[in-house]
Parts: sequence; C-alpha cells; structure tokens
Amino acid sequence: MTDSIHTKTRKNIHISWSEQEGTRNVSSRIWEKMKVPARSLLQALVNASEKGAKIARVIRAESALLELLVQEKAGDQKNRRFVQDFKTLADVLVQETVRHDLSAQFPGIGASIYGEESNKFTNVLGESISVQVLQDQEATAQLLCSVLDDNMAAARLLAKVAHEEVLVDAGPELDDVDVDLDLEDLGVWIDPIDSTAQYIDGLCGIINDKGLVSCGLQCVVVLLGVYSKSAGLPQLGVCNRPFAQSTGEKWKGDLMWGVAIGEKKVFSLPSEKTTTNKQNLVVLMSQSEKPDVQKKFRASCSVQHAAGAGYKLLCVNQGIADAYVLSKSSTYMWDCCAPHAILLAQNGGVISYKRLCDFNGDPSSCSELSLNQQITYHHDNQPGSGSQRWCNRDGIVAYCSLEALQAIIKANRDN
Ligand code: 2IP
Ligand code: CA
Repeated sequence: MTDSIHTKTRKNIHISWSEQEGTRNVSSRIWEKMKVPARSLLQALVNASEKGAKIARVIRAESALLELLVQEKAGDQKNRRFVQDFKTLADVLVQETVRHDLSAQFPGIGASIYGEESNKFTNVLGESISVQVLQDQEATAQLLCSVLDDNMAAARLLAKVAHEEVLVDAGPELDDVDVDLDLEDLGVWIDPIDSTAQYIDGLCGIINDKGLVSCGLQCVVVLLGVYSKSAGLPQLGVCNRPFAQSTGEKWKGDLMWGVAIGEKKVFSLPSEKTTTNKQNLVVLMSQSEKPDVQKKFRASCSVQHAAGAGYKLLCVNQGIADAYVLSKSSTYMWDCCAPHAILLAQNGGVISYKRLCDFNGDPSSCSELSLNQQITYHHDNQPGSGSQRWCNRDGIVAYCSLEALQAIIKANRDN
C-alpha cells in the first residue's frame, strides 16, 4: 500500500474536456469545485487498464523479462541488490503507470490513488528508490535499470510499454455516461495484477461447462476502481483480463467497465447476461473456504472454485456465476472496488458475509440490506495497521441481483 497523503487539489481552476477523450484544456473560468466528466475519467481508466494489461502480457512474452519471472519461481536468483522480487516490480510498474497516466490527464488526482503495492524499493544497504514512470522513456529506463540489477535490456522493454500511447474503444455504452464527478471527492484503488500466483505460474486454464476456469492465466485481472470519499461507495470500475483468450502463441485480453453514480447506472455488456446452462444458483468460493461454509451452500447451490478474488467477482459481473461468498478476511479494498462498481451498475452489490449471517428479516425484504449495507472504500476510516487496515475483515458476499441475494440468504440460513 502506498504512503499517499490526501492533499487538497487546486480550486478556482476549471478543466474543460473536449469530446475527443484525452484532450484537456485548462481555462481560467472559476468554479467552486473541480468537476470532471465521468465519461472522460472512465475512458482514461479503460486506457490505463489496457496499458497495465499490456505490461503484464509483455513480461510473459519477452524472454528477457520472462526469465526474471521464472528465475523467481525457481527461487534461486533473487535480485541481488534489491530485496524485492521481479513480480513486485511488475506489480509496481503497472500501478505507477496507471498513476502517471491518470495524473497527466487529471492534475491533482495522483494523491488520491491508492494501490496494493508500495513503490519504494530498498536494497541490502537500506538505500531506497521510488519506482515511478518519469517524464520520458529513457529516464524511466534508467530508473528501472537501477532496481533490475543493471539489466538494461529488461529496463528498456518495460519503459517502452509504460510510455506507449494506448487508446481503447470503450464501446457504445460510453455515450450514456453523461454525468460529472467532483474531482476532490474521488479516490482510486488499484490492484495492478490480481492472482499473482497464477501470473507467475503462467499456465493456461481449462474452461469448464459453466464457462469458468478454476486456475491459470485467465484468472489474472487488472482492477481499477474509483469511489466517492464522502459516501465510500464505488462509482466507476474497470476490470481488464490480460489473458482472457489464448490464440496459439498469443493472448487476447478483454475488459468490462461499469458506472454507478446515483441513478446513473451503465455497464459495458449487453443487458442480456451470458446464459449458461444453470440449474442451481452458481456460487463461487475460494478453494480455501471453510469446509462448513462450503457444505452449507452445497446443499442447494452449485459451488464452484476459481482462483483470484478479482476473477471470481468478474464472473459475477459477467453472469457466469450468481454470487461469490467468502467468509474470511482475505480480500482487500483494491480487490473489490472495481467489480463492485460494475455490480452496483447491474443492480447487484457486495455486502459483508457477517451482514448476511446477521440478517434475520424475511429474505424477500433483502432490498433494505442491499440498499444500506454495501461495503465501503473510505481510505481513512479503517481501524488496524498495515495492509490489514484495508482488508474486508468480515468477509464478502457479491451478488448479481436481488433475487440472487435472496437465494443466498436462504441457502445460508436453511442449511
Ligand atoms: C489475492 C488473489 C488470491 C485471492 C486473495 C486475493 O490477491 O486474488 O487469489 O485468494 O483473496 O487477495 P483466492 O484465490 O483463494 O480467492 P493477489 O494475487 O493480488 O495477492
Ligand atoms: Ca489482489
């Protein structure tokens, strides 16, 4: 988790946005608060997620970089000068690239971007370097070289993709995102590479009859979520799978986004969800879920396992599963914020597992529970220390609709 501090963004500056996303003109018009069109921010998130996905793919495709990842798996040659491993550098580079690109387009937002990883790398002598994307490719390459044990070839490859321009067609639904956001109220959670264990293993998962993979590169997701600092609720989310489909030697990615700002709910899939042949409610769980919780749900649901918190959440977004139930505190705000925004856009949601167990009302009245008990993402309000401050300590229950939540309440209670 980075040590970002909330700093006040400037007032009295109005940033106007051209219809061509990515073009910014700062005018002297005075506004009380800095407003940004949600559409521009979403397009920037989509582009940044794709750059993150590219970095993840390049590392697996380029032998100079893959070797570093594989060495790490073998555990025999850790970076001699720096304590951190290459996997951490890959994560941090994705995170810092997103921070750099968003900050270039939205001045002031950088201080409100929080990621899973600290960007400080420390060597055995206790000297530290902050990994950042700098003003140009060469400067970034030099900085990366210093944490890569002077491996300039690897540093140049990474710097090249970090500085590439990426513009993604976010789809026709983007036109419906016609609301503004208050820049000062926004916080961003980044999980640069979720399912890192699958990423390092690098295997191709096999799709089962439910449309799911239980493990493999397909479970890797870049997660970018924006939340409201005042309300704590997620508002924009982009989930990008760098390895969605294997086409021979190459991987093709896919992404999904959603917007839930007050009454404005838009997401990037057709409203008709994927129809898989489901007879029972499909509930995703971690392989390490408590046996008694698994048993309880197995009585009336089809319980499926898959790696990756982000991937399981995304499967609920995609209609492949109806819900994801986790009784333990093993997810963090950066895992959930982005897919949670998409679920809210779809009239689903994420509540804590504890709230599910505590709810003793009629299951048909679960709309109250859903309306008032969504998990929140406020940065400063969490007790505890270290990364535990940002964990979802009471577990999570993600559901695609109120009907699914109702069925989950019944399954949890009846058995
Ligand atoms: C992990 C990753 C794990 C998940 C865990 C997350 O994030 O998604 O796969 O456990 O909850 O925090 P599981 O696969 O059992 O659901 P990361 O890979 O970023 O550490
Ligand atoms: Ca994660």
